[in-house]
Amino acid sequence: PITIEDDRTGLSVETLRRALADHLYYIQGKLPEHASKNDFYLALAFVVRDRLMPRWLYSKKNYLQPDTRIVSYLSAEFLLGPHLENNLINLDIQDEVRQAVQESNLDYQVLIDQEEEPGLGNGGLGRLAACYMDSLSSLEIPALGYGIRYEFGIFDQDIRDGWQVEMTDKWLQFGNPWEIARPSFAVTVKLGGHTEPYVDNQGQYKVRWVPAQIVKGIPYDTPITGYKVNTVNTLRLWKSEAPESFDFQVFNVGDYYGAVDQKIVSENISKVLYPNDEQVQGKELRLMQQFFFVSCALQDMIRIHLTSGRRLNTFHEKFAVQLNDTHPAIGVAELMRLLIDEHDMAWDTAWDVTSRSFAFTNHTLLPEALEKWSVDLFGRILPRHLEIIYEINRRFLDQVRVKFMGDEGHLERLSLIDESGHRSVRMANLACVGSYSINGVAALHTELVKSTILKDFYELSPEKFNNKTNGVTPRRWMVQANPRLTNLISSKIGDNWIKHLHELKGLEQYADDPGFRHEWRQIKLSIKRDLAEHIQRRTGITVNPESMFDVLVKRIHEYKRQHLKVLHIITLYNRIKANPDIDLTPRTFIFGGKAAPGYAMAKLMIKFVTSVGDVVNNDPDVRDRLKVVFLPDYNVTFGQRVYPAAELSEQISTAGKEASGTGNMKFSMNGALTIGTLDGANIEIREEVGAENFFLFGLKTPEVQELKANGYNPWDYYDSNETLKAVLDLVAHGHFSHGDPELFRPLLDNLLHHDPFVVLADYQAYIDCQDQVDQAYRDQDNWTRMSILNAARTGKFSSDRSISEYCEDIWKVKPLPVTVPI
Ligand code: 26R
Repeated sequence: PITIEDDRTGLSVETLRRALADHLYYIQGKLPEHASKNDFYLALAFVVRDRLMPRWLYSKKNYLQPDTRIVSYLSAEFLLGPHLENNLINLDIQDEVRQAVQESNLDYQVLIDQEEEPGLGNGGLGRLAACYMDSLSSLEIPALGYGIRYEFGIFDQDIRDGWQVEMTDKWLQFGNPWEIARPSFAVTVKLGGHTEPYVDNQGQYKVRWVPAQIVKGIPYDTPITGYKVNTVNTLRLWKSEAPESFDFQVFNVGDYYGAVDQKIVSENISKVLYPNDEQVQGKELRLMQQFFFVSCALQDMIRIHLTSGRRLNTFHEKFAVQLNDTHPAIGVAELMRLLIDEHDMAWDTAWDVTSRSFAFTNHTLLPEALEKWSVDLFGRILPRHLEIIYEINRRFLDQVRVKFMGDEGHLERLSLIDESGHRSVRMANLACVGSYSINGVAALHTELVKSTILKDFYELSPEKFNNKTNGVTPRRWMVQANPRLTNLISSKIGDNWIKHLHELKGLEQYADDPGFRHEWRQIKLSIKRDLAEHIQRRTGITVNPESMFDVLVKRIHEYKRQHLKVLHIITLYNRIKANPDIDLTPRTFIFGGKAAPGYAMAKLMIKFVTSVGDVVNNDPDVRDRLKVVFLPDYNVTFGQRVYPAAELSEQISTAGKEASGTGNMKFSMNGALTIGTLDGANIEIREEVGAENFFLFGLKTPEVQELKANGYNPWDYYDSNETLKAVLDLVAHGHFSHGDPELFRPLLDNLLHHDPFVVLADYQAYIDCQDQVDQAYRDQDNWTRMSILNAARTGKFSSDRSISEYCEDIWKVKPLPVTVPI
């Protein structure tokens, strides 16, 4: 029979080509001869969006079925990365689209590269949320992601004179084809003002919140496709706006300029992502952001629940609400308020519903990342929530008193209010009390959560605690980022591994196959060549693709110890200067990562990398055997380039400080070997790939604790280690700062006199381990063997595995395949 394809959904090359031309003409409003690259990109994106639309609409329809249980992932950050190619892969239309693009005389890669990535996150936590959304869809779990549609995401990083310079991320300026505004689902959010008691028309005593200000939240929906399934979940991000018109009567009698100020505040709420990682600032606008998106999300969920024909006392049956760290923890108080004040529920019922709805994930042990809001500030913005939190706390502490009779210490530490010094609201405590599940993100991390920061909560409710080791999506981090390796793997073991990553095990049998090893090595080399070219273009630095690519990419932080890596580089440099003919393994050191704009030490660490690079790269004695590259603006797009090219993955945080890490998993999957400490998920990676295929060094967590408890003195390490002394002295004398001894003094002083992350204590172990790496790299056959075994044994680190565990243990939610009528 003759079938005619629909221009919106047809998948033949001919139909795709026509659809592209059609969108260019009628949506972009451009003739091909006048169209820019971006016009073509947008037209192509709309072609792809059309093709996912039926699945999206029928996935949405499922949400409204009365007994569909939905995962609601609340996160202040979603670090998505570009959509276009990811969607082509998930819809399985890459080949057809590529051909249609070629037949339209366009360059596929150029169009893919046009997309501005949505950088709506800082680092690990935001990227994890994106991987989890991918897995939820791929596993056909009904899910909604809720967050903020920041107008400006994580800043763009420029490097000028070796220093980080921040620039605004104007990701929306050329249009975003992946979002659809849904103004009909807008909600209002109150802020400020005061509360007052009143008696309602049933004679009930109630509390009314009289806000000083109202803002409007407008949802923007982005489709999240799953891999080769019909499920397309929704990421719903909220934009803040001022209400249509100022009502001078109600809000601000006759005060025109005051009203204009409020409009500005309203629109500022979703303006910009806070670029801090692991360092709280306590800014009013940040609290408003958190409350804004959480209130929008909960109101939206209540609407969905009621629309699906159910009563609010079963809200917890409809939704499993995950709190991605404490940033959305205000949700506990907000759900209570919505149920009690706005839906007339009694306190006990409301608390029952609330505390069966939320589950909480902790992502860091660093004390400086624990969110606390001063009671003054909190009460000014959220007066009603402060009352509700006091009441939750009163009832909670009554229970605590029964359990730990007469123990004031427990009461003080468990209280939702920190009474020491300036009183503040502890968001982690609120999250713990309001949640039925509390999890860490790697085995060690969960143990440390239980024994340190949340120890008292663990003693109180051990049954709430569980571990969910992080994972990453193999669709983006292998199939999309590394098509050459993907094809080689699939040619040997088929392509089931993309959905069932444990099947990579099938590669083990090829680890000793010389032909396979050769192909594996050739692919790595060809990717390294591409990266070398990219480095040349972006930085002007020439690197040798045959050298070992040694990579350290992540946010810049003292606990992640980028400076330890630099000390290694200087050590090698000193060896060359002492003996220019020394036989050492040529290496290219590749760094990438952003520093929080207010974190002076992290910014100085970037300058340290670039300054050492300037000297090492240009010293004739080095003879190009060492090259140091700092690639500006590390982001998801660049991650997709660098993980496949890496041979050595640097995971060198102080033991006990990195909650999990997820970059470590991306490297291993792509066949890099890891040099790392026993920290976060490194421990589990080593367990999986085998100790003999992992370069382990450094103090273990209890050893770090012991060292510090016994009065750690970094100076002793300097004093007693000649190579370390030579390295630090060279820096101190200004060798890397044009003779200026002042430039790196803060960094050196900190290392020599405080060294909170025991860099000097781990220095020698790190150098010794790197020497083993050098030796191992000389045996390319064996290195390749280890590389293959690493990739083959990373099945555990698929985010599909993590999400399956969340579904079974925490959310109690099952797959719901979506049917799309044809
Ligand atoms: C400013 C403050 C509120 C803040 C604290 C912490 C803002 C942002 C963060 C980010 C933290 C929570 C984060 O990204 N943690 C990382 O989470 C990853 C995913 O679980 C882990 O892999 C990684 O080890 C951890 O550092």
